[in-house]
Amino acid sequence: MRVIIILVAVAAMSLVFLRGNAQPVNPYELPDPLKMEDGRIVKNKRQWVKERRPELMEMLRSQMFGREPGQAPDLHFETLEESHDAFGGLATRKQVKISFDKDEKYYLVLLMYIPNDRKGPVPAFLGANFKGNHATTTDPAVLMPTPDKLATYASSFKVEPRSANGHRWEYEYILKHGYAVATFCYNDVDPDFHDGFHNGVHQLMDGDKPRNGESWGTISAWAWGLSRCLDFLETQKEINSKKVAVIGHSRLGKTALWAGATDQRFALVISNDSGCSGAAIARRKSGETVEVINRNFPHWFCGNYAAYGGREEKMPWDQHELVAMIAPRPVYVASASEDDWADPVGEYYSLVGAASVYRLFGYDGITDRTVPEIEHPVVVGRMGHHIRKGEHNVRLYDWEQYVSFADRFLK
Ligand code: GTR
Repeated sequence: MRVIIILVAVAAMSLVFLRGNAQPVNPYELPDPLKMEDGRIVKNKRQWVKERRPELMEMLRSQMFGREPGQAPDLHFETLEESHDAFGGLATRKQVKISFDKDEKYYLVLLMYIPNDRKGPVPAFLGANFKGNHATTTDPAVLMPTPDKLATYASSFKVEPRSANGHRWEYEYILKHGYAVATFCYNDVDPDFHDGFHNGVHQLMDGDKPRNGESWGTISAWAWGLSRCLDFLETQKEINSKKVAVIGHSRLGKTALWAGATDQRFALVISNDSGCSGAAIARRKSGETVEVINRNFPHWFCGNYAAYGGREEKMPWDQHELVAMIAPRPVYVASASEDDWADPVGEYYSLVGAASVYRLFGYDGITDRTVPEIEHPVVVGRMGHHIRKGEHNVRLYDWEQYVSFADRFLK
C-alpha cells in the first residue's frame, strides 16, 4: 500500500512539474506561421505551398541548417548480404552499401528488415542510428563497422557490443506489425565531430570550396543521407516507397524533422525527444538553448545560426515552423517526462503552433494548450504526441505509439 501511495505521489509530482512548466518560462510571442514577411496573411493552401512555405524554407536553410546540395555525383547500390531467415524467419534482412561516388570512398551501409508475411509492398520506418548497425540488434549476421569507416569517426567513438542500443530498435515488434525498417550509422554520412567539414559528405560534395554562413552543417548532411536511403528504397519492390516514415531520436530527431522538411517524399515524420533546434520552442529557453547548442555542437548547423544565441526573441522563426514544414503530412512529436534538457513542454507547443498550417489543408491538429498527462498519447487529425515516463531514450512504449499512429496513415 505504501509503495502505491509513494508511486502515486511521485507520478503526481512529475505531472505538477510538467504542468507547472506549461506556463511560459519567459514571456514570449511566437511568430505566426501564416504571416508572410511582407505582412500578408496566408489564406489558403495554395498560398502556403507557393509562397509561404518556400519563404520559410529559405529562412531555415540560410539561418539554421544551411543549404543542402543536390544529388550525389554517383549514387549506386550494392547488396552486401541478404537472407530470408532473419529473426527465425520473421523477416528478410538486406545489408546494402549505398555509395555516393564512383570510387566508393563515401558510402553508408543500410541495414534493412522486411517482414516475410506480406501481400505486396510494405510501408517502412527509416532512421539513422548512433552506434552502428550491429549495436541495434542481437542478430549475429549484422555487419560490424569496417576499419576504413572507423578511421573516419570521432576518436571518442567506441565499438560497442552487439545490441548495445537494441532497446531503441524494436525490430520484431515493428516487423510483426507489417512494417519494414531500415537504419544506418549516422557517422557513415558525416562523422559527428567538428573538424572544419573536411570529413564526411561535406568533403565529397564541396571539396575545398570556401564555406560561408549558409553552408550546410552536419544535421543537414545526415538528413541528406536519409534522402539517399529513400532513393534506394524507391528501387525496392518489397517496399512501398510512398509510405516511408522518417524517424529519429535526439540529434537524429532534429535530423528527421529537417529531412521531412527538405524531402517531401517522406510520408510521415517522427521526432523522438528532438529538443532544442528540433521540436522545442526556442523562445522558451528552457533546457538546452540556442547559445549552448551552438557552443557545444558548432558543426551541427550553419554558421549564421550562432548569431541567435541569447537572442531567441529576435529569431524570425521558431521551431513550430519547422514542424509546420511537414504539413499536410502526418507528424508525431514525442517527449520523455525526465528529459528537461529537451523541454517536453516546448516540444508539445510546437505542435500547437503548427496546427493552423494543417488547418489550411483541411486537417485538424493539436490545439489544446494544456500539456497532456504522462503516457496519455494524443492524436488529433494528422498530429500525434505523447510524453513517455522516464529518461531521454527510445523505448518499446514509444514504438507502440509510432506503429499505431502509422497504422492510421500508412496502411
Ligand atoms: C545532447 C544535446 C542534445 C541532443 C542530445 C543527443 O548532448 O545537447 O541537443 O541532441 O545530445 O543527441 O543525444
